[in-house]
Amino acid sequence: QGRGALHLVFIPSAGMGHLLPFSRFIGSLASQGNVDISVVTALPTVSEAESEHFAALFAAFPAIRRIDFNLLPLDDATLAGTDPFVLRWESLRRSAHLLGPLIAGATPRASALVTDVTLASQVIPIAKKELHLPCHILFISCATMLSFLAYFPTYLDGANADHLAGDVDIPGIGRIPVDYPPNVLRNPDSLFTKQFIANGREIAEVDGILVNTFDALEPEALAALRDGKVVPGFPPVYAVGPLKSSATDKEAAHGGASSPIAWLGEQPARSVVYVAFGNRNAAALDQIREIGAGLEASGSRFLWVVKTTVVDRDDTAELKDVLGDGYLERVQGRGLVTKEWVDQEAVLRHPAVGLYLSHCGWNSVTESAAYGVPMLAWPTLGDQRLIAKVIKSGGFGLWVEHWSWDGGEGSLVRGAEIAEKVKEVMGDEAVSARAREISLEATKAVAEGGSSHRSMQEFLATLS
Ligand code: BUP
Repeated sequence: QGRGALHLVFIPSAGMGHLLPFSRFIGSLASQGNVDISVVTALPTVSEAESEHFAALFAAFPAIRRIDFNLLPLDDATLAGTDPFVLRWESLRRSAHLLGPLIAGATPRASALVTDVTLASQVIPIAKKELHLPCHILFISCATMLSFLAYFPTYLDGANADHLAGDVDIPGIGRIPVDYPPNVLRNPDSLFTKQFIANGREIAEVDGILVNTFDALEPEALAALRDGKVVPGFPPVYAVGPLKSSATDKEAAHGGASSPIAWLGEQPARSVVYVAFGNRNAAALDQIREIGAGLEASGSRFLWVVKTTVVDRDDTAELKDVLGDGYLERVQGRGLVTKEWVDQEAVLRHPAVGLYLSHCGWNSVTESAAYGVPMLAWPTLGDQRLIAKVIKSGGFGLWVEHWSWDGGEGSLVRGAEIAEKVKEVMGDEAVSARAREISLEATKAVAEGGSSHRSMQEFLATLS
């Protein structure tokens, strides 16, 4: 890594879905050289996966500086029971005033900040008023979600409301049904709602927004944002995706991935269903067992990552207890089930994988799109239903909208239905063809002269 005039300071947030796109972006920038990079790091992290990822990132790129960020204790009884990741965002936000002096002391002098959106309302004023530096956001969800976040304050003002109370008609995007955005926004008292509104109100003050998407994946949302239809005078939006691990960053991804990949190597092309619902989806035991039954009944080969807790450190359950007696023996040879972190990018890139049954985290979707793997969308929470809409309109997957994760009688999704849908998408030629097309578009976008490559150059040009 060279010692150029540019010094970018990155401020990532908590959760692998937030950290991974930052490390991918940082990795590709570091590999180009000529840019000094610092990363604000709050340790210990919430999850083990994040700790390992930070350690591997700094090991892979020794020239990257670590700015240790010691968080103030979050002593607030009213927050009991809040999701541990949202709670960490709040800790970061309430300690953000410490960032000014920390970054002011950096050498060489910082040229710009790149922050996660969860900290936007705190970091933007510090960058502008205290440090007098340009500030950008690296937005880790889709452009459609960015439109929603940016427009939400206008919606609230128009409806004279302090929470999501109905469908939202976003200019240039169209009507978003009330049950697509994060459900928790219907509760004005939730911490997430307060953070979301504060960040949405501040976002237009930023100098630019980098988004992990590409023009061919979300043409309408990107056009609406860039044309100022969503919010007049909105900052420049740089679609720089799909972000991928750079060669060196591969080491920064997780080790121990060899066995699922080796197993995939023994399976026929496009025969395996990859099943993963993200890093922190604490699925109910009875729903996990229905998924197991569905995969078994589908007749397909499958690679299934099972998680039962919100934070990985708490996950002590034995697979055989989770799946029930005899399950692993019955599917042996055609189904591989693991509780370990897998190198998902390597899985989705593997020619044996023919379908991804997914929670629709945006990073996961961009990975599936990049490698042309059709999707069966089963969103869990947060932005994931809005993302499922992107998959559906993109035509590279199927979304069974009534599938929920509420659990309990009536809303449990039965194995027979899961098996039927898996077979349906596996056999859907139109969806496969569209997935291949999207993957070609993704490759073109990041290649020299492609839309994402050009956006990246434009972004860097604004800094020099
Ligand atoms: Br699980 C898992 N290996 O075993 P999203 C996830 N990932 O590489 P969101 C692995 O984590 P949550 C694993 O490839 C993706 O890049 C995956 O981000 C990777 O999910 C990332 O898809 C997860 O945006 O939920 O919504 O942040 O944090 O629960 O995964």
